[in-house]
Amino acid sequence: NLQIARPQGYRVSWHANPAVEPHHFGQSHPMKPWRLTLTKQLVMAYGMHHAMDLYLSRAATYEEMADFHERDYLDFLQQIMPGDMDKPEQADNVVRFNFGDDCPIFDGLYSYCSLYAGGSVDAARKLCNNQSDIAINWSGGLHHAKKAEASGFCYVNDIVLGTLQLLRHHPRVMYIDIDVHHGDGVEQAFWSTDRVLTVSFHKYDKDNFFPGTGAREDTGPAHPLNPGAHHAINVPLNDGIDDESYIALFKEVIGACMKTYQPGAVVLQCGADSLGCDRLGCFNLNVRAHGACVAYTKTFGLPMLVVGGGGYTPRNVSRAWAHETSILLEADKIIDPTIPDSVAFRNHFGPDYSLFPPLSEMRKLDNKNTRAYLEGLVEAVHEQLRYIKG
Ligand code: ZL4
Ligand code: CA
Ligand code: ZN
Repeated sequence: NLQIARPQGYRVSWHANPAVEPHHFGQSHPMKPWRLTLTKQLVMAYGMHHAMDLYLSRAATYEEMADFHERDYLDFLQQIMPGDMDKPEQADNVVRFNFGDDCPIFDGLYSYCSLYAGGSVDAARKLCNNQSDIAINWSGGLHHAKKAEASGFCYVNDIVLGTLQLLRHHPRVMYIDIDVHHGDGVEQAFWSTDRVLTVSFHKYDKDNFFPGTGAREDTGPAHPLNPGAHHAINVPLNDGIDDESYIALFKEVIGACMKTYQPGAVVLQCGADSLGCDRLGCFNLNVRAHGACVAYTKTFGLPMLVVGGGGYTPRNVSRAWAHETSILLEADKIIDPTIPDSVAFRNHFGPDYSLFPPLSEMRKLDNKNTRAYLEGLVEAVHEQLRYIKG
């Protein structure tokens, strides 16, 4: 019985709406909402659904999304139809709101956005009401969306909406982002407050890797009147970082941030494109290392909103998020690393049928992060945290 694995009796809640899953970004677009179906299949095959409170999330209302987004942007999102992209009368707004190849207009776009956003808002409210200690929305984590702009496969910023809910109850919230891309939309949303500390680990190459922001020295506008100055922590990395160095770096950076900032709640974005073999990513992490970051974050015992994000090799995304669900349930030691026979789509997981295939060995990228470089990053984070102390 998986319940026995949580003697402390803290509660984990799962927030999802299966209506998100059938949406389609278009042929050969890397973002595939059916990876959520695969994740759910794995989680259920392991029986983890018996150990959580399951909630069918609502669609976020227009007003809830307007907590962050501009109304003319939401109006456009609500009204636009596939095919409108090429209509001259829509051309200005398509450009203004950044729709195109990365952020296409597909069938049911507004439903898709309001459903994944509703999951994060519901999850955050359960945490605030003390009805959950760890609330999971794998359909969320869409960290690039701006208040009036779509960006990088993201339209509505569910992370910002969920964090705004948490800020109603907690004076300080820490945001942690292990997606391979920079969490620019969340950083920017909380640019001018000291009530959110954002920390993103990402591949950084200004001109050649999306979105091109998140340099080490970008720490928030340094104006003396801006309380948010120094409250953005960026950990820019190069190709091929391996398990050992990533885990060590994550623990040092997050450990130091926790000690200094002492947040009341944590939002963890678990983008799975930082795994090895990802279609868009360039790191060398295995499922266990990605999960180790989730496990370490959990050790602080704070209310946690856990969201998904990127992840473009669906079989590995579902492995990582199923494993991370088991970590949050403290059931990771008791589930079988061989994927159960009962999983529909078990064909996705062959030939090994392992939850932990050797991702770092399959497409070996040299680790371009030297020990000296990583030590320099840690040192710089410690220096930055000195501004936050007090
Ligand atoms: C695609 O094959 O780097 C979109 C996007 C669509 C299908 C057919 C269109 C072909 C790769 C990506 C042309 C596509 C050209 N289709 C896309 C600067 C770019 C301009 C757009 O994980 N082209 C932009 C966004 C990144 C750019 C990454 C990560 C999200 C997250 C959180 C977002 N954009 C160059 C690319 C394809 C496509 C193939 C693609 N887009 C890869 N990287 C990007 O952080 C969820
Ligand atoms: Ca990141
Ligand atoms: Zn990403």
